[in-house]
Amino acid sequence: MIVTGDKEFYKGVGKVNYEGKESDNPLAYKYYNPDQLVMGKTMREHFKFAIAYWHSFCGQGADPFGPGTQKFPWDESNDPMQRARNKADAAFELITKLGFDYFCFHDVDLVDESDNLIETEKRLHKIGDYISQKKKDSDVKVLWGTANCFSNPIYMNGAATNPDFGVVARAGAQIKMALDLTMALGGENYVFWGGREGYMSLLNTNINKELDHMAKMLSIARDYARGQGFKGTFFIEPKPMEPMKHQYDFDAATAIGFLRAYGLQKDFKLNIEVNHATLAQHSFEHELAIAAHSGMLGSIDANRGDNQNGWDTDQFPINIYEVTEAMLVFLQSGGLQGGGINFDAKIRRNSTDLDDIFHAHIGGADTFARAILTAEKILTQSEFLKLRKDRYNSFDSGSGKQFESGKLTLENLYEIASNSKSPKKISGKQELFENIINQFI
Ligand code: XUL
Ligand code: CO
Repeated sequence: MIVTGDKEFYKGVGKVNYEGKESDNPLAYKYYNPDQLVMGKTMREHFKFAIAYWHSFCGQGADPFGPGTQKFPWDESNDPMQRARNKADAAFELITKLGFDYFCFHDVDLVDESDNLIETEKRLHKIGDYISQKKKDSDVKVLWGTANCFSNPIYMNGAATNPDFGVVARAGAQIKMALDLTMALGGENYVFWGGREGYMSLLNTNINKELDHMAKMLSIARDYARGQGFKGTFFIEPKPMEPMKHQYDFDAATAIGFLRAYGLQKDFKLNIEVNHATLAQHSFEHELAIAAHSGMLGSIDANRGDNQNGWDTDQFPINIYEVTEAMLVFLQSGGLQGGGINFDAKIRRNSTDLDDIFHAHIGGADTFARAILTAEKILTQSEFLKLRKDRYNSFDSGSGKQFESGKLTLENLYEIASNSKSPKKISGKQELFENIINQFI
């Protein structure tokens, strides 16, 4: 069911339906068929697609060289509450026309921040009530909420890791308000992206204190939300740099180590973002695999970077090969724990038509759908799993098996190796593996 406000913003675009790959309709899904089963679950259940409130309704295309190029019709009113309600109307219209189920938000995406914290809280309550009503009129849900503790200039030296306790307390207040709002909207999860938690220069930075403070903030935020009955998962979203030169949640492995060191591993999992993975010089599937290895693959922020530069360009995903490799990891690890696929992506600065946001999300959803269908075939119809399993068959019996079960000492390995011929070369067959992916795309 399409939900609009008093005014329809995306005139000329109706409900986007699955029409199959032969369709010429640019406003139809070619591969994303929400009800189609893939390895026992529908695509809708696998993906839980979400739109990102900030990119779709707040970011107007400003870059360091010039102001925004979009003029959103929901921003026309001079009254911040009216603007916020119009924005919510536009959001629900986009989500329901796309046939998605979820959105993700930062506190100040929903309504403009005021100079005064308590006035901001009042505004958040008001827009929370308005959105709750819209949720009742539709099936739209909140995948996760978060606090924007990085845009306001008071956070220039960080939020939880700020050297000034006054700013740390302010961040805590904002996180409490964002948690309250997320819970009031029935949010299924809550995200902590590092924002400005990191450093510009080590010379003026006490890493030990800052990491302890960050862990303390996460612990008390967890305790508060649990105390209020929040059952969802908290996600850390790793990113290696930008805005800071070095971000503390550098990549999945770093974040997992941090969570374990501070005893937070039970309540927290990871939200893996494609362009953050590539900024960390990893691939998307590497980050998924590392998170899954620790049982912490919680959610995905879907987008893509640009191979020719080193920024967080947050483009919509279109790379079938990259996403197929990711979907192989996704399916083998049993999907996401609590989260979904949030399009943390923005249309380009010169995409200025109101329907461009539809083309962007259709392309993203179709990329994930085509990739999961390809991954399913690779896992069920090709030699892929067998080829990989066979690479390790020396551990299936004999000394290899004893080694795996912890029965061999280093001296035993010495005995075995000194009494054996030198091991023969066994090919890794990388090109064959790569061709299997191409064959099934
Ligand atoms: C920034 C980023 C954020 C988080 C939420 O790179 O990805 O939008 O997803 O704060
Ligand atoms: Co993100």
